[in-house]
Amino acid sequence: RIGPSFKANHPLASGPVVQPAPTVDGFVEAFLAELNYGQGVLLSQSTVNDQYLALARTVRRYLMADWLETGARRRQAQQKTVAYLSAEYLLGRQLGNNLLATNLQDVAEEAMRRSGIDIAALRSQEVEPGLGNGGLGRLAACFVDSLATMDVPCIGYGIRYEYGIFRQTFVEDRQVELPDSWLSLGSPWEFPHPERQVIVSFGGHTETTTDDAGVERSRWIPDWNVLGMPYHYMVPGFRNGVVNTLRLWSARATHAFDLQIFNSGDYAQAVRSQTFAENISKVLYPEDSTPQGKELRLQQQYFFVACSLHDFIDNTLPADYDLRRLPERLVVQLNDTHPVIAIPELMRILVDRKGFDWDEAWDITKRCFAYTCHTLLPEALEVWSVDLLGRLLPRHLEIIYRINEEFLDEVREAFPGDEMRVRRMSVIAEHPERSVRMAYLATVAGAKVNGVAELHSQLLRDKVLPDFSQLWPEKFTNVTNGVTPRRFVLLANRRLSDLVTDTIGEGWVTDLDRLRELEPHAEDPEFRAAFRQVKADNKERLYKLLRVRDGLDLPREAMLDVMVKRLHEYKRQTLKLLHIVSLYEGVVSGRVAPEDLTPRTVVFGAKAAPGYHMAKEIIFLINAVADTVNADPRVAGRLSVAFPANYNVTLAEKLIPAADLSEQISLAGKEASGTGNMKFALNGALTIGTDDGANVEIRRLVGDDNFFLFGMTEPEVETLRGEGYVPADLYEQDPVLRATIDLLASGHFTGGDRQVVAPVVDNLLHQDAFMALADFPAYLEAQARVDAAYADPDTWSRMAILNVARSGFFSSDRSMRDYLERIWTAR
Ligand code: HBZ
Repeated sequence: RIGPSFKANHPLASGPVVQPAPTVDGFVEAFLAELNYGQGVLLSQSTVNDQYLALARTVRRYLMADWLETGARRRQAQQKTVAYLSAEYLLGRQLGNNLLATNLQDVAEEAMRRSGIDIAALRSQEVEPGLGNGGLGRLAACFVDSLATMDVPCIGYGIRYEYGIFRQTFVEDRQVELPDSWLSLGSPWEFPHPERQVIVSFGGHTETTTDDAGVERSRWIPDWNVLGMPYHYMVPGFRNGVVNTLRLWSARATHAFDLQIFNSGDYAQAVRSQTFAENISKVLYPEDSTPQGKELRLQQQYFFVACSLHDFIDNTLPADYDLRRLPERLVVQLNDTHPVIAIPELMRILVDRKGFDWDEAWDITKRCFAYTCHTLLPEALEVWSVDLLGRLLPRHLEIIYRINEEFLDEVREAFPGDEMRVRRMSVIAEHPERSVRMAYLATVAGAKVNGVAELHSQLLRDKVLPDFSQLWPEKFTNVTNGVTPRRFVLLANRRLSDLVTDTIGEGWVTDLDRLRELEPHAEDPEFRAAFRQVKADNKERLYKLLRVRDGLDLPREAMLDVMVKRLHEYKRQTLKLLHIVSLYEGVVSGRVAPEDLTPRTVVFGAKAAPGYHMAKEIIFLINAVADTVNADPRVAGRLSVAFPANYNVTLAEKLIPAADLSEQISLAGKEASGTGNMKFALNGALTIGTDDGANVEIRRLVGDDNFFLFGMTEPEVETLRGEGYVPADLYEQDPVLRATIDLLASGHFTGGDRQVVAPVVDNLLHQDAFMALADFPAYLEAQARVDAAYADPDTWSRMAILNVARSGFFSSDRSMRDYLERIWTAR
């Protein structure tokens, strides 16, 4: 049913695919055809949504020939393919990106104008696919973009969540989550392929049988199934004729569920079963870096992994492919531990389904996988209870046990008599409950293990997986993250892009190191003025948007100070808040004259995991402080705070190009890399940051003079913790800190209510696990340096230009080259 039903030698069988002419006339014609024949409406009757869908499908037409051609070419060439396995893809809007990739922005704009349509209204109609939480999901989206641009064969595999990351709203300053029904108005970018559905099994038990050769084999007898239906999405390279594929899986009930309707006569129950199956891809878990160990989450993980491996091995490879050579054709990159169940799944396919003996299967498997770790937080390292795993995937648990047994023998051989080490390294943890450590499994099976920034990779080796790096030092490597310059410079910052192109010519978008050629222009007053004008225009665009989107009225002249990222204590949004309160306290207490404040507008954007109480309290407090500060005439025009709800990729594209100052203030040793930090630097914001994650590399590249460093280093954090950290002592000793916290605690920002601020204030005074108070004085001092630099526009723009010129390293194209060199071809 899957193979072609058409004679391959028929004259029409292989195209060419007819594509509309890339002219305004051609575009209008194709657009009207989509509107009339696709949407079934006349232009005169059409809604904005009709027009958006027709426009999207028109753009799609210009990509189709390249997509089909790329697919055919990949099938022919039989090259090694990267299967990027990720539970999240935070794609952002597609229309703008795809217009950019096809170089049709101007044609489309003119074609819409000629049809009486403002293309901007259609752009805003698109709901971004928010199929990710934050950094990890956005990184996956940047990586597939770069691989297409570099013409590397890659299939991105993931889950087509019916509901992506929740829509954040504020009700009385508190976060309220609404479902993200991104599919409800139609989804023109996806192609469902019901004929490529895959069956995925769960539950049941295993039995031991003896095969013809007298070898004992285990057999899995599952007790329920679901279907995985793939949806394909185009991943266009940048104007290079390449379109790769993102294949996301949606769960469906199998026919077994339909049969139950007849068998049981209980229609309602049968429909409930259907719902049960479809729940698997219903919703993205909104936890960023704190896995909850929920059964449905494990079902999601196995579901998409099983679909993806089956798809590649049985439907993508030629039918007669010799699987002993699988590592020549496939490299599976595991985006954190979420897809690690792919390891026992491949073993099961090879041993149980394809009849390989264990050792040969293990040798193949080990050469196919590589694992990327994205965290250092101990609570973020996924473990699955043996009980749950055994119930859901009994055969996989057996396989994991055997992998572990053989691995521990290897450890005993390398370190005779060291049973403590054996216990430490076991893939199976015994306490607090018997469970599988997914990061260990990935490290045992993966040919390579990488962290996402230099510091992170080093801490991964030394702190998280020290025993493993001692046993297999050659396995460990680093690939520093990157971001796509297509979306985050060219698309998000057209003004800057035009200035850059006018100055150094074209080509930098796919060769970002060329930004270096801007360096001499940092000394040119005219260029600096043009650069400042770009910032001013981007600010104007942002403030117009925030007025319409959030009803915010922000002063035009102030420094724009931005902290956007998930809300997490380790990222220290509270430290930023303490800074704001201290500036405000200075004025209201009379210590500082308002005219001595450098005018600043601070913008926050952050979602909290719905079950993360402290994070939600912090959101409330930021909103409360914002309300009070913005309403106080004593700081009017000098200090404003904005917290637009629902920070997402779409808002990031407007915020980042407008920012002057980028806040990257996590406690050293906690932020694996950060990628927002890179986007800001590339868009000419200066960073105030700790020595953490990729900040270290940003500072090294842009130069100490062009970066506002503050705070403890990771070893200093360790030392302080070892000595016993008492935040209350710092409060007692530092009068500025005391006045700041006292004002917060007094209820000044909460209508006199001291109770509601207590959770955050008490936590800071008595726990402060992420040492915000310890870094507070250094942070204020660094902010004073920021103010001083900002006071001289020429100094500031010179520094900002050098940030742009020296940040080309942070293109995800470079990350992909590093993966190719260090991981995907080195084995
Ligand atoms: O991955 C982030 C890191 O915090 C950030 O420093 C890094 O730049 C980025 C890309 O490498 N990690 C995450 O975003 N982690 C998750 O999103 C996550 C989501 C669900 C989980 C665990 C982690 O269960």
